[in-house]
Amino acid sequence: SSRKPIIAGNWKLNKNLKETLAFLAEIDGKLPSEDKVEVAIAAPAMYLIPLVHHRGNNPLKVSAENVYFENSGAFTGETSPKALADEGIEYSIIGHSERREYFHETDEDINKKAHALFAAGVTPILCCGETLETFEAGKTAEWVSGQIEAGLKGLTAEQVSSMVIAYEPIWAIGTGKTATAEIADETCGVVRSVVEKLYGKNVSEAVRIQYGGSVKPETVEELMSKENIDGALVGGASLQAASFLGLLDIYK
Ligand code: G2H
Repeated sequence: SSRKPIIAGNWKLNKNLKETLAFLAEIDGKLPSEDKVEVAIAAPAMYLIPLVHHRGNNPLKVSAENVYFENSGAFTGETSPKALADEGIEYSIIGHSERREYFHETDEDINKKAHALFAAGVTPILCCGETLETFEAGKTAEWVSGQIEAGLKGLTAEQVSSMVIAYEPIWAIGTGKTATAEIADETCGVVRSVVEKLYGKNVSEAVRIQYGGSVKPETVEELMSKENIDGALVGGASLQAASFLGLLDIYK
């Protein structure tokens, strides 16, 4: 496809400042050309500004792992879309399954976050994905379609064309159980067909859809060879610089 792949690390609640800077030093000068792949790191809010300030000339985008949907006010503990934009942070993950599960985020909250990010000029990486129970009941397509329809509600065609959607089956997250490339491709295809139904072919051909869930340097090539998979959202295998660079070897 003509879509540029996007490989994004998701550090979750890991690393301190020293480790963040050491990671940047290790990847310095080693990222593939921006023409071939977009590379991003999603980090805890505290380390976003250091990542922006110390990424140097490396073609590395920086992403928040979460954001609030208001830009200011009495919302103790939150990070605003405007703050991300003001500090040069390009992306924010929204609706990661860990946010939905442990922090009770709803599709409605996530949709508000998508709108607020676009208003501020930050690109959302919208996550979706089903539990093992839903997968085994054969209800993946129905579940994921519902999450996508609700997450995209009210967004424009132009916005959706420019954003990233990540399909992460919950049963494959941090479990070492990668979905087979066929299953991953099939569900990313479902996501693309929902976008086509809502916005038409031009938008569904433009939106980038990542797969996430125990992606490793050894599994990334087959996943990325699939028609509907345009990148990866990678937790565990993004924490060490050597492994992160290993995910990018296929773009060298
Ligand atoms: C899924 C993924 C990154 P991991 O959450 O978002 O994590 O690669 O560790 O399964």
